[in-house]
Amino acid sequence: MSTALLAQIAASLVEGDPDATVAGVREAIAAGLEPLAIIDGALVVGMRTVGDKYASGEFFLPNLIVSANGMKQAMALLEPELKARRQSLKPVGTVVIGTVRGDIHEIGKSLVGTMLAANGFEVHDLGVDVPVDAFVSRVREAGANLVGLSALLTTTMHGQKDVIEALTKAGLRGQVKVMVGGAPVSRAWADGIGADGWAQDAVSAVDLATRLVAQS
Ligand code: B12
Repeated sequence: MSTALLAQIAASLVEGDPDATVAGVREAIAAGLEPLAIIDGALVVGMRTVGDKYASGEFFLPNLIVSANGMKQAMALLEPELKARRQSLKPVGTVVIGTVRGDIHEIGKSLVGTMLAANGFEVHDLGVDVPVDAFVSRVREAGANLVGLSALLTTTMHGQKDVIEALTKAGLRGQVKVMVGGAPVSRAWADGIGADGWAQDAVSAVDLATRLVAQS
């Protein structure tokens, strides 16, 4: 039954029916499914299909916007559930996260931020289209030991490098580890721009963040 429900939620996301997505997620929570199982088994699956359909020309921008809206509403329901499962008082680490300048893709970045918060990190989410200086000043103000930079466009990836350079210039690079992610971002790219780590999804981002903070 849970597999069918997850498939139904994924399908509602693809079909662009946010009300059905929200209803499905509510039902899954009530049935006792773990929030992570709902995210990984339904929402991420659905968004991946939407991306494939867009890439193949079957879907257009309005489809993406409606599906992204469904994903956002579903995450708003799941965030408190994720947080409720974590009762740590002292933060594991302090992370400043955002999508780089020129890029408005929000979903993956927010998912990573939510998962980090659910795993005990203090998360400062700067949102999307974040100027380089905003990352630098928030790292300084929050005394962060980790920065997460998201980029979904090949044309905005270099913004990750710009932030790393600005942190170095500001004398903060020794204090923070930098992790990067987003669909076009690879380990090779991360190494090339001098990031400390790369993760391809939100679950591995938590593992990575935990390892990086332990090193700092
Ligand atoms: C939804 C979507 C949109 C929505 C975004 C809505 C929102 N509120 O976020 C809208 C419609 C606004 C949009 C706009 C555009 N988009 Co768009 N979009 C997508 C789509 C379909 C899904 C992205 C998504 O949310 N995925 C689901 C999440 C869960 O996955 P994710 O983002 O990859 O994140 C995971 C990992 O990457 C990783 N991760 C992400 N960030 C971070 C950060 C850190 C620190 C770490 C460790 C890990 C990590 O963990 C996440 C969770 O598992 C992708 C297709 C794709 N295959 O990615 C195209 C895609 C990214 N978009 C694309 C394009 C071209 C655009 C537009 C330029 C279209 C246009 N002509 O206007 C604009 C750009 C506007 C701008 N300036 O940013 C292209 C990019 C091509 C390229 N290589 O550059 C893609 C790949 C589609 C395609 N195949 O052509 N888009």
